[in-house]
Amino acid sequence: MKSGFVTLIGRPNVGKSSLVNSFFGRKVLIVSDKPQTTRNRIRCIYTDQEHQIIFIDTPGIHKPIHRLGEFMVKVAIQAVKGCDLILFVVDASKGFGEPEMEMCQLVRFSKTETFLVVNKIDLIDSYGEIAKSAQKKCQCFKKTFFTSVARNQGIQELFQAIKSSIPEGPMYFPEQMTTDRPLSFQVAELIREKVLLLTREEIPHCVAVIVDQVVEKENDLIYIAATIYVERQSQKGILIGKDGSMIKQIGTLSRMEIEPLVGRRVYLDLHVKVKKNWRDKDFIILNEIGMKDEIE
Ligand SMILES: Nc1nc2c(ncn2[C@@H]2O[C@H](COP(=O)(O)OP(=O)(O)OP(=O)(O)O)[C@@H](O)[C@H]2O)c(=O)[nH]1
Ligand SMILES: [Mg+2]
Repeated sequence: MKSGFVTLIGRPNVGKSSLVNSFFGRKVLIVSDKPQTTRNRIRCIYTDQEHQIIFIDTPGIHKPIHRLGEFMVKVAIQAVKGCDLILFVVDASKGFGEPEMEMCQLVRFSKTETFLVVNKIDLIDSYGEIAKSAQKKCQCFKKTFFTSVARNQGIQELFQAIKSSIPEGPMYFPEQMTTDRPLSFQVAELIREKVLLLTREEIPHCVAVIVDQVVEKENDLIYIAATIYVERQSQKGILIGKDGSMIKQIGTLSRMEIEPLVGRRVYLDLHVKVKKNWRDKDFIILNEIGMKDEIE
């Protein structure tokens, strides 16, 4: 059997989580058009008869302005250590800039085999340019792949190359396990994804979701209580919406994805609370959303 750890790095919004989902052929990670969607290192475990590949999705590397952002960048840097292969993901329409140069240092330092993945090639015709520029500026890529998750182009070729490049190794995780995160985390992420989908401007970045309770009820029903934290009273108003319309929509869309995940009917009880500046100060929330333990 071949097995190995494959870390995806890249600036926010380049499509790292989307690529992992496309390898699995279904959604295992949340995705959104807002940068900084992924906040933690998340392991997704792919197993077939001959391979076990542990994809490590990371938060996009950026210049942090909050303590939460600092955690996110540290998490991404740590995830590069000790993996077997790095997928260095760039957005074909964005170019190879300063964030990429910083990631180059990281890759060079790790001495790990690295593939350059130029994603979103559907957005631009001259996507070869970015690969040339990347190779010139950072000579650490073993191979280059051109992908479009949106059009399902280049995905299988990349996936095959990943399978070929990982070493002989043991089965690290049980066959049926697809993520190292508990169910409560996955549920909280799905709710946060719906908030990202339905809100804009500063709200997506100010939101934390914590699942407070999961209780098995009669008749195949599961009761799930979750709290959505925001930083200001005005944001709470937006999340609740006129006559509760927004929170209702968040609840309905979340439930549609949580039910197949848990395999039961779900009663989702959502609350919104204000916690001023939690991204800078509130260690309870940071801990609950799985940030603190990552860097200790
Ligand atoms: N047009 C186009 N859009 C894509 C492609 N791949 C991903 N996207 C979109 O790009 C946005 C960002 O995708 P994500 O997978 O969340 O990006 P990420 O790199 O994980 O972002 P962070 O978690 O914020 O670091 C989403 O709206 C995706 O639907 C692609 O190949 N083409
Ligand atoms: Mg992501």
